[in-house]
Amino acid sequence: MDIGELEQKLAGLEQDAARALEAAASLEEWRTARARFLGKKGYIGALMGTLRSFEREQRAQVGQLLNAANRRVTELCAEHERRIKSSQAAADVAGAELFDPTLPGRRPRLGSVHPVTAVQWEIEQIFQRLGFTVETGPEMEFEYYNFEALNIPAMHPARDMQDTFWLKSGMLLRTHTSPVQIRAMKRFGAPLRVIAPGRCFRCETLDASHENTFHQVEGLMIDRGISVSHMIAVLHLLIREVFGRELKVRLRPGFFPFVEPGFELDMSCLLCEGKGCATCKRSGWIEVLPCGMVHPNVLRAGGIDPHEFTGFAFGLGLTRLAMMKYGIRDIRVLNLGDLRALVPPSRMSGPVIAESC
Ligand code: FA5
Repeated sequence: MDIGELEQKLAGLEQDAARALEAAASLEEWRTARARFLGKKGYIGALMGTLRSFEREQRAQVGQLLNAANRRVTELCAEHERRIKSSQAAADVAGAELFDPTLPGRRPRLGSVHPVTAVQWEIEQIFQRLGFTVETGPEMEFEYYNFEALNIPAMHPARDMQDTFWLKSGMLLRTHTSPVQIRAMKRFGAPLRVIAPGRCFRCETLDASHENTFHQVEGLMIDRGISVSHMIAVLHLLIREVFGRELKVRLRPGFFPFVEPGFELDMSCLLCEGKGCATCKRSGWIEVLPCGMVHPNVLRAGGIDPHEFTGFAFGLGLTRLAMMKYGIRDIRVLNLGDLRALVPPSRMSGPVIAESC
């Protein structure tokens, strides 16, 4: 091969290299094309091997020709590597979601809670500040805890006050949260301060203020020297905190076999400020809280000595309280699962659940 032939070969090689690199769409294809021309066993390498076959005085010129061709093909390779990498980056950007860490985070949307839950949380907070603990009891209850231990023996007419759902097993769905009184006394003894929010069940005819499934909050405070005045102070504070202002309260006698004396606590009507309206039946008072001093028989059933300890208990109608607080006129709305009945966070004074969107 003479120098002229070599020049022609190198020119052809450069053209082939340009076409092959042009055709490479991926880095993989680019690497293969590059190896064909520049690799150890590539075309240019093979021509380098022919240097010794040239006359000594021609070798410097041949070397320059080979080096120049090598440099140009190397530059071509680099140019196409940049082209392939930048088009791949563009495809990645178009296909994938960009993550920009400088963007502000998405605000979690605030969820709404059921009005009963909202008031329950508020009441729990109020009582926890007063040193009460929050207890729970089973909804499926033994007759003993729901009635007998609460001084309501079998055949007692007071059993008819609460129409009961009986289960085939002989157990029942608790008609009130008062069974938790006995469970808490047996578990913790005296002195004792507990509240027990929970669901109750009664076989009732439904109307605007009666449900067969509703919530109560039981309260129980036992210590030495507890009197009716302690009870009034605690319940007065409860009402003031829940409604956020001073409301008048009054006690009327009320009969419940598990308290003696027993009371109904009324609060002044919110709607007419105690002047008398249709809601309070022109009396100016609304009945909210049955309560009383724990009956000695109940203390005994809970394992507490009534000669040493006294206490008060109450059974707040939580569902009805929620109705009053949020202006819900029909109790049945609350068990329908209707999202419109939920309390938006802006109207709640308790903690708020954050729900991410
Ligand atoms: C009781 O259940 C007693 N265990 C309360 C108690 C506890 C008294 C401790 C003394 C000491 P009563 O049946 O009145 O009492 O129910 C209490 C409250 O539950 C009522 O004032 C009312 O607000 C609510 N309530 C009762 N029945 C229903 C019902 N069917 N639907 C909605 N709320 C009801």
